Amino acid sequence: MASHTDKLGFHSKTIHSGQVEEAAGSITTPIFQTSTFAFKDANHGADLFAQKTEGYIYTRMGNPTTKALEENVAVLENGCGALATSSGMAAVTTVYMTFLGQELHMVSTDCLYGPSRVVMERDFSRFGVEYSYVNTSNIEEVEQSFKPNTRLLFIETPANPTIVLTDIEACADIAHEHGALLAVDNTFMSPYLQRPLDLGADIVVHSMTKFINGHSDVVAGMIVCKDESVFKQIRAVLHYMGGTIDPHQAWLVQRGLKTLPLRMDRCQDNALKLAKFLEDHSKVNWVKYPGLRSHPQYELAKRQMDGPGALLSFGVKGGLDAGRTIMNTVSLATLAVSLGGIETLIQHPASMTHAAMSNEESEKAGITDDLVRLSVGCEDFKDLKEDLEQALSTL
Ligand code: LCS
Repeated sequence: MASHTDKLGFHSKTIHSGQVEEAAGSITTPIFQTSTFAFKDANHGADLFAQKTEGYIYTRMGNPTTKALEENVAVLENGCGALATSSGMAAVTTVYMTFLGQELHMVSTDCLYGPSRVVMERDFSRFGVEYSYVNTSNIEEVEQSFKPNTRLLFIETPANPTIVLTDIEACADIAHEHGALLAVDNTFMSPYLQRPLDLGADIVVHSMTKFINGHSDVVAGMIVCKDESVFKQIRAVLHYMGGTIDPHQAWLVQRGLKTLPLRMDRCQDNALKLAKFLEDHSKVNWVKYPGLRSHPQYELAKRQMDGPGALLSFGVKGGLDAGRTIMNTVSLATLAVSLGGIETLIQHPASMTHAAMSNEESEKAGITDDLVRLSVGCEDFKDLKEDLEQALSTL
């Protein structure tokens, strides 16, 4: 997508791309809080519906505030266009809905965000969609799981909550050799730290509820596409399925997005220090964080990511009971699901975000009972460390 910010650096692009043309000089994007748009005359209305002219018809099908946010994210992901959705799950299910159907098959990461997996197993399966959940960090397993009817490879990297990575370039090659599309859930990284379209992916999805908005006050999602034909197919489905974003929600997300690189730098710095602190602690069994040399895919992280991010998982000695004690005794870190906000959140995936998965599936996907997930925020490292230190000392 050609943009006036093409030659700028990431911070400048974040701040200056995605603007409304007729904004009366307003520095910020105006909120077009309207459900519908007046046509100049009958011919104009007909031309808009026939897509002979550009413009707005009805907010479910497009709105200037929404468009500004879509352009902003499309520029940052190096996509041809983007579609904002009412939630991250609306983004995920719209992609499923566009490319899958009766007797069509999807290959996906086994330790995917719980609902992205369960909606396929429980709901899409009712319409005859087939699926295989595999360990996508093992490229041979990905290759072997393809079938003649596979249309979509849907990966999450790093995956929620195991922090297992998948090689995006290798997956793009496999998908394209088999005539399928590669979609990447880039929620954990944001475009600041990973740009899957540059590595060969066709589609990126985001839960913008997380780092892109960054303030834990909005639920929203985004789909970004590399080429126009994929974009148009998804847009057609989204506009009729109706999972589009509201203009006020879009405005809030764009306001949050403007500080994405600043927030990411800060929380990532805290996360790296906390990961090292936890790894050295006598009460901690294991830590999974792509910024640690102990991460089995440390080299892949350096190759495909611009930083290790702000999510880490760890297991304390004493398993689930000890993990529960930690969650109940931290005071600065908040016990809550979600992630990617300026405040540090702690949660237990096996009983919370991934509880709908069977025990067998969770275990196979590496979501062990002792796994505690930390989304590290922008507080002072000293305070976060002291908080975890006092919680660990109670074990
Ligand atoms: N993709 C990933 C990787 C996610 O982590 C989430 C939400 C979604 C998609 C869905 O986005 P939403 O509809 O909630 O905007 N992850 C959550 C989590 O880990 N805890 O609570 C929500």
